[in-house]
Amino acid sequence: MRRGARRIPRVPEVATAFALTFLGASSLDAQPLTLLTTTDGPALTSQGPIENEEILLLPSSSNGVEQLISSRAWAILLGDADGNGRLDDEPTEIDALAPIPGTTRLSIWDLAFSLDVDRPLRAGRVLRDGDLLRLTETGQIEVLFSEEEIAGALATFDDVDLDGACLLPDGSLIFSLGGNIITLSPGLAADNGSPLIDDHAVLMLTPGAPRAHVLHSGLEMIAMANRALGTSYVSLIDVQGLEIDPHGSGEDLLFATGLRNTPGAGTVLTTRDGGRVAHLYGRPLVPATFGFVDSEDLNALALVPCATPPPSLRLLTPEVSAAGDLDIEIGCGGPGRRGRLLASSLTGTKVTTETIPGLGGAGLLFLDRSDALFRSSLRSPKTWFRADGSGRARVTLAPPGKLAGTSLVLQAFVQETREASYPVLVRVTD
Ligand SMILES: [Ca+2]
Ligand SMILES: [Ca+2]
Ligand SMILES: [Ca+2]
Ligand SMILES: [Ca+2]
Repeated sequence: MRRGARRIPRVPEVATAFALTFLGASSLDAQPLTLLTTTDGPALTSQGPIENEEILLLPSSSNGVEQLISSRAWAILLGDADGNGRLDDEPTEIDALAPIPGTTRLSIWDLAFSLDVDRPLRAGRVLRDGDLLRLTETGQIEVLFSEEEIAGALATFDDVDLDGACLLPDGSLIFSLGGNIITLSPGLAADNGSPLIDDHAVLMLTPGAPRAHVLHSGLEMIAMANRALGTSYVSLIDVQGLEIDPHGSGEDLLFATGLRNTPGAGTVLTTRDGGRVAHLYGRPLVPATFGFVDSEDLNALALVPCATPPPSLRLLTPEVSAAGDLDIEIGCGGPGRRGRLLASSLTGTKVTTETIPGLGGAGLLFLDRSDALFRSSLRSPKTWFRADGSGRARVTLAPPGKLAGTSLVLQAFVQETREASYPVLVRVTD
């Protein structure tokens, strides 16, 4: 996208309650919200292992995080982004997440994100770790804020990596950095108390402003964390995730630190009252609430004003051979719901997508309707499922022998809600 042609919708009069909160106008206690996060490295929950590129959601009703976007979904959503002929383009890590202002759905299409390392794409294009990106439903990757633009706003020649990000309805960006930088701007240095802007500082860039300004210096953030945790840390390693605090009365921010295996790790803090442990759904945002077995560090924070995730599709069998069974768990969003699992073969690296009118949730069909496997999955009674009392269903499929060495795309459809899961990629071994 051209610089200056930013496509963040401005929605002042129907601003999400986030914006109202940020402007000090209301409290969000009644707003249905879902917290999204990512981890800095692979993690283990009571439900099983998670990878660091997965986007996790913490539902108000559950005992831990669940997948919104799995690594197997990323492979399909991004397609063959680097043009090497393989669907191997999962991001290494998502280190910033920010809902597009005005969204009311829990959807990858309405989530801005940043990568943790530079990523070369085809035709010489590179996604920078300092870019704030957005994936479109047509498979394009838009740059909402470029690394160059952020470095310019910081007046620095140092490398910039966006580590925490939060978007406001007026187009402003609140952010933190993955590493320290030196600013050449005397005004910004004075604002920060030093030309060294460290990776704990929280900054804000407003539309049209030539420079970012400091909301909280690094020392302030460390002091607020120590107050919240009763600790005396001189470093939090990093301020890794940022979001507006829905329970704050003004410009309060939720933040996640880089602390790991030490008191305060895996805990969301808030700048409210000079530093507290954050609460959501009436619970403290601590490792046990997330269901982490260890105290993982949280790499991104995002609150979406929607309490209904799309159906989920999780492979319980990491690898499947043509002779073996593929066990799949489907999150149906409610007990007793019926639906079906559909599949198509993947030939080459082309993943067809089409919009189906009336289809909610993830909202796109990624399956090839002309494929023989799709037609047989449509006919087979084995692809039907019904959710148990917890809203989950299990399906076991046995890939036919002729599929050995091929890849499949799977998607679940829930009949009652006309919702689709994100697709997952399954490689069938020989
Ligand atoms: Ca590739
Ligand atoms: Ca981060
Ligand atoms: Ca960079
Ligand atoms: Ca980044």
